[in-house]
Amino acid sequence: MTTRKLGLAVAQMGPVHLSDSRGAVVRRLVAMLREAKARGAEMVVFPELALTTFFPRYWMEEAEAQARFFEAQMPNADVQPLFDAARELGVGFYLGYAELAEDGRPYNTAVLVNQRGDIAGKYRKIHLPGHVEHKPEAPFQHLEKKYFDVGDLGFRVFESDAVKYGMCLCNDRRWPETYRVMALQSAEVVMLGYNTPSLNIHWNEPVHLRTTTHLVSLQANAYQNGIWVAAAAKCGSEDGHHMIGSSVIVAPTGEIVARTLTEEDEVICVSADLTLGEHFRQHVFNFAKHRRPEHYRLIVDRVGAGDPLP
Ligand code: ING
Repeated sequence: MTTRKLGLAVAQMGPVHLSDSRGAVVRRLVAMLREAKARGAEMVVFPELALTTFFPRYWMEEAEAQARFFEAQMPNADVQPLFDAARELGVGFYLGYAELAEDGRPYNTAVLVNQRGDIAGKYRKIHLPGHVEHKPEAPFQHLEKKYFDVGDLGFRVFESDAVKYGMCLCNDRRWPETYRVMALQSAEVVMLGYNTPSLNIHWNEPVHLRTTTHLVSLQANAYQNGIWVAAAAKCGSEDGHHMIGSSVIVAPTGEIVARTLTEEDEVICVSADLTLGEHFRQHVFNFAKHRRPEHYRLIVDRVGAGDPLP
């Protein structure tokens, strides 16, 4: 089997504050795209909601949120320098942003842009965590269910520059169905961005568990689906609200191949051997040979947990 190598990078972002302009943010993204290219990257993964602060932590009217934090076009004047740099450098990227769709619906979205700077795929976040009601007593809100509609594009795999990429966003990474649906479409690399508050408002969770559960979700699913997983944080303290870092690139072995050390803008880059996944998909997780969907029906037929089957 001839080895296929992909220069795969994750561009982690430090905080984006309410006072940070789109222009200032895009300059940071372009700088990291250039660094990644210099280190051999062919594909660069940016975080979820990369252009703005994590605004679902704030209560406001939807109209205000959409006016301040959403993009009605992609690309647009603010992000065009990033698309131009991608074309100039011949590097693809994944970018998360708040999308105001043509029909007016709001989504938490990511696009895949190929090495010619063209949009080659789009994903709209399906697993929306948090709540819709105002929790005035909470230290911050988590209003993704208020500001975004559930994604309507499904989990898709896009072939771009000879690699099959899957995309998801943040909370999606905690649900095994996310990866399996994309692995059943022969994904080789799953890219995702995340904004993960380090404080749990529901119970007194030891803070280290935020990183543990983040990593175990990525490592298990990379291994169990024979895929590379590249996960980019926006992290650090945004106007006093801390989010975890630990951006990583995980191999189909489930091993962390690269990991960020800071909670600032930081690029990690690996030469990903895409044939490594094929070994696992042929021998360990050969879906066609070993899976028995007739015994998995409950996964699709039930939403919440119910009684044991009779
Ligand atoms: N953030 C968090 C995430 O899934 C969360 C929300 C954290 C849910 C921890 C459950 C546990 O990483 C987003 N934006 O989904």
